[in-house]
Amino acid sequence: MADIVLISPRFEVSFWGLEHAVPVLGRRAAMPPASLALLAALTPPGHAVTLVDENVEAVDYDRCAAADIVGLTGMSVQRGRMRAILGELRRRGAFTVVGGPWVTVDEDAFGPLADVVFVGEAEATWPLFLAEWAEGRHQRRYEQAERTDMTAVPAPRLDLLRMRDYAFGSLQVSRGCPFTCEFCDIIVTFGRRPRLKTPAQILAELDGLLAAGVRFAFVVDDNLIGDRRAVRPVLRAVADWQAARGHRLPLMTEASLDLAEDPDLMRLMLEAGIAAVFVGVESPNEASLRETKKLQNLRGDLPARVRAIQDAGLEVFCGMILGFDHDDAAIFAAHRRFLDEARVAVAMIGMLSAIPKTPLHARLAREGRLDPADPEGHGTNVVPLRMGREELRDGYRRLMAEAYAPAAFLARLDSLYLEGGFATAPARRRLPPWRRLPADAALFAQATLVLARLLRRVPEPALRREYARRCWRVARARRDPFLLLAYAVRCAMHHHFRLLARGLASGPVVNSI
Ligand code: B12
Ligand code: SF4
Repeated sequence: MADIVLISPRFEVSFWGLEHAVPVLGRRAAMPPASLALLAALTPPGHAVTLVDENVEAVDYDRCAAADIVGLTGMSVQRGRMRAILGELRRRGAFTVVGGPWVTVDEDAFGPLADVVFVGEAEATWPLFLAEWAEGRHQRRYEQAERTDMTAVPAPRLDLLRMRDYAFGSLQVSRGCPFTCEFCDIIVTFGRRPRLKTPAQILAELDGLLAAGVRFAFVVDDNLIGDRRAVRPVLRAVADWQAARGHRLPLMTEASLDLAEDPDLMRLMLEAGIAAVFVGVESPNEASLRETKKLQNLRGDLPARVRAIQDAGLEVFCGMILGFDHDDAAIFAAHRRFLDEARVAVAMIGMLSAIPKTPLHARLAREGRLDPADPEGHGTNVVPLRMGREELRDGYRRLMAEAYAPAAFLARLDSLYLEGGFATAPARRRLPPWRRLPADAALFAQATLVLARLLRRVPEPALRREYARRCWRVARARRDPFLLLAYAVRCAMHHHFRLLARGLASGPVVNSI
């Protein structure tokens, strides 16, 4: 049968790539490419599958040329590298297939460089293609007629990845989100009806992550609470699983801001081991939220709603967007104020970009406000309405520099961790001392190691002293090794964000969609 090689191409430095932080955590990349491990699990027996993540190992083109099928995945920021790899494979006569988030929204991105293109989910089309390929009658393009039945999705083949190279593991509970944000490609690709795996599937995947040595996992759903009723039994099962294992696998996820109004759900998430949530706040400007149809963010005071989630025990990371049609030059200061008031240390700030196939892309195309080539390096394909393009780009650069200046970042972090008395992982704290003690010792050792590695990498003596002093203060004031480790990891993340902001200030701004 077929000899298959599946590749995830190298990334450029990006906010969530955490490229400057992962060495501090003793790893080589942030997260494994989940799609490849899942495609391997979906491959019928008889075929041989090799997975290559170029972020942790080089592509061996001779090996690829000898394979029957070479598959590539990739998101927007990998598209340049995907093209380069496909070009090299084409020169060597390899048979190539591509899928994943970028080609799903830009099907013709690679033209004749790819023999076969997969659009969207591939649980049904990947095995179908393999069967048709074996009979010598495969198609040029595959797209599922029905969305994937998540209750039938197999556990990913983590055994085919070098899991020890990654800082975090990943796990997907659901796909789809009920909301209608104009810029969002998730609802285009996965639909607005959330589809969930069963508790049994999730527990089997959690067992697999622990067995693979994973000590922190990201639940990669775009909105874990898209169907609140359906997610509760999953969270209850995960809570029992965590309790039986001494809460050894902390989790983080993504959720919409309406979480703030559901204390019961937040309590359940905490019991399930979730310690942090990424929330798409997008803008402190109400008119912009209305414009982009982010209506769930318009139900009250934004900083107060974020604080409600933090006060329940979940740290909040935010997604923020600049350059909506209702944003003018005042927007940059408004973002700064919001981050301070909401005590959000980690915020992914970006310029509005229009992903193909989204309603935003269609509207801006109609209005003649798209510039896909962006030859002058404005960092987005959107032509803003109430600002010049340079004004937006330079304001973005300035905001990144200000938000990630050490004093500003550490002040936001301390207002949550120290003054705010932030307390997470309540179920862990309830464990009897004899069960907690070994885990606490390990967490303390990890925190010390992260800090030691960080101090070795930071060239500025003043900043080194500042990180050390703040960690020491948290250790003394909070006396919780879990919080201390979280704080040390935030410092490592800050090291990454600061270098990223510095690169932006002095170099080109590339489109981050
Ligand atoms: C987890 C995640 C990450 C992780 C891990 C990424 C990684 N190394 O794999 C982290 C946090 C590191 C990350 C970072 C970023 N991410 Co990200 N991420 C996601 C997220 C939430 C889930 C991806 C996932 O694991 N899905 C589970 C797998 C099983 O599903 P899948 O990848 O879609 O694969 C299925 C199909 O697509 C298909 N398929 C996929 N590949 C292939 C290949 C072949 C050959 C075939 C046949 C089929 C196929 O089969 C699979 C089964 O159906 C998605 C949103 C989403 N829901 O997809 C965003 C998403 C992919 N990220 C996105 C972006 C923009 C980024 C960042 C650039 C953000 C930033 N500015 O920092 C960074 C940069 C990347 C980096 N350096 O790692 C965008 C990409 C937009 C696009 N359309 O291309 C998405 C779609 C979110 C969004 N809408 O904004 N990300
Ligand atoms: S809440 Fe998030 S996933 Fe849902 S539509 Fe809006 S941007 Fe997309």
